[in-house]
Amino acid sequence: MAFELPKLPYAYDALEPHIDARTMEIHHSKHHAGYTNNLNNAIAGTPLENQSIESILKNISKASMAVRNNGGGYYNHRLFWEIMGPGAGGEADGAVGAAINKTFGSFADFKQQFSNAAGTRFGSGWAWLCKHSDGRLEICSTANQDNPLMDVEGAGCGGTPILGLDVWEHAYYLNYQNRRPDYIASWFNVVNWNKVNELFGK
Ligand code: MN3
Repeated sequence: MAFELPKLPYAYDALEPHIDARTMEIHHSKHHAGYTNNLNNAIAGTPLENQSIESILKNISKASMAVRNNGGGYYNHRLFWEIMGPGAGGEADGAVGAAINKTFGSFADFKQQFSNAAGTRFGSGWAWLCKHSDGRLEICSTANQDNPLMDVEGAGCGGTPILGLDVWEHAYYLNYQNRRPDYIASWFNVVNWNKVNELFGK
């Protein structure tokens, strides 16, 4: 079973003005499509072909760099589209809001720590909020298309990502150029906390 590029759950222009339609279109239809196709090519005819993406990532140390880069890219972007949405943003509520307050002290403190993780990631990568098996939350960042599910050095804090922010230049350069901090601040206006709550509850 080949992996499929997931449909965006909203229109390309739905996240404007925070993320522009052209960036969304290229990011989804070119970048994410590319990771998906390259992942399928890299696992074709191998035992990985019949595994879930989570299973592949949890054993990625045994796979090729092509599977690591494109499998990460496939998974990371699939999560990224889901945890954003129109008419979203604001402070986290529900169970994840309570867990954030408990772990980081306040939503403002969480936002600052997460923004710092995203802003200080050198080069291309991601910032993550992860849930550990005991329910604990943790913030980390990873390079390239790595993520905390992977069993490799540099995979961040471990646990399961419930929120991820793409800080590759392709995610923001058209609108923000080199101003990554502005992109990060604006991105908080499109975070779909309902979805993050759903992932937190799993
Ligand atoms: Mn990307």
